[in-house]
Amino acid sequence: MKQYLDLARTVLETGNTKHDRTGTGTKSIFGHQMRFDLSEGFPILTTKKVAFGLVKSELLWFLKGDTNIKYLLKNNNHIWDEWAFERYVKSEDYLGPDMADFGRRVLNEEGFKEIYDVEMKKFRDAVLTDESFAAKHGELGNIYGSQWRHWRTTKGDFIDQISDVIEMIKKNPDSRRLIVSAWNPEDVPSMALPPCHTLFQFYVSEGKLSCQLYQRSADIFLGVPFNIASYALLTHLIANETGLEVGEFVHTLGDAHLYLNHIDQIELQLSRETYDLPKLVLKHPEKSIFEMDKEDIVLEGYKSHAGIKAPIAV
Ligand code: DHF
Ligand code: TMP
Repeated sequence: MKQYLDLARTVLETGNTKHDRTGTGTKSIFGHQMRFDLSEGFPILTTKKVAFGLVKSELLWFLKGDTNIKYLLKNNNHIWDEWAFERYVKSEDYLGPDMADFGRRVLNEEGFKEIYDVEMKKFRDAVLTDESFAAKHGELGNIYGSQWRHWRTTKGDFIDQISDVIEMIKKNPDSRRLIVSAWNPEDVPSMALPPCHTLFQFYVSEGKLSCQLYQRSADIFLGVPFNIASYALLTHLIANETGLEVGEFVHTLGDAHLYLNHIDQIELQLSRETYDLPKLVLKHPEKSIFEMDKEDIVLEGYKSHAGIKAPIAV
């Protein structure tokens, strides 16, 4: 994972200081590419522990076409909570204390975190226990799962891009059109967060499947380690489904940034030695990609340094 560490070092040393939507401030560069040969091991960081269980449940959630955080909460995955909560507190159904700009106030305003934690807990409990509340307020809008599995057409029907791309890989592996797009300009305004991983393309050569992702916006410390592991896993799953070996994962970034409140954390990571990469094993390769459970996906030999906490910019 030297390439990730090189990216972090480059942004630290040469990045432009840039304001951003969340008000946190970043150091950022534009345009960067990393390549991971998946046959050499599974690309997950070893210089900090990455919660692979959360990567798995998020990817399986996308593949189900689900966009409601209820599934994630049931799997003890809280990585999307803030974005559903933000929509809820902006809705007319929310009658609690003022939560405007909660992401920043949790970090800066004395006493606010306690109030926020109470409201967030009530919100999570309601999504888990109240079906109509979950249907209305657990939704993130037409984010990844929806665009991947049921992209709505102007005729009013739907396109299942994942099933279609699997068929295309099988029937016409030399195609240069093996693309899945999450960026749907019509839907962008109604999404909790416009897709960061906007488009990916597959490529088949010598019996190996490669995947390239274009990520428009990349939070190097928190998001990118998840994104690399997630697309590497997706490549393994699609390769398994189409009877191919894994090739490379090519990760192309647009605005690649380090938030200014992640600098100490990334420096700590840069001071650590790397370990050998683990191996990904699918326990039931005969299962279809849409039937895989998280227990079927196992990382063998994942040795890492301890996790590092950092605040997320909402
Ligand atoms: N917003 C921002 N500013 N950065 C992101 O990376 C991001 N990612 C989103 C949604 N919005 C975002 C979806 N993916 C975490 C990781 C990925 C992710 C969202 C959150 C995260 O907080 N990871 C922590 C803790 C994980 C845990 O709950 O244990 C980490 O240390 O990896
Ligand atoms: P933006 O919509 O203003 O670009 O903010 C999105 C932030 O979330 C940005 O810091 C990038 C980050 N992000 C990732 O890095 N990876 C992800 O998978 C997601 C969903 C977000």
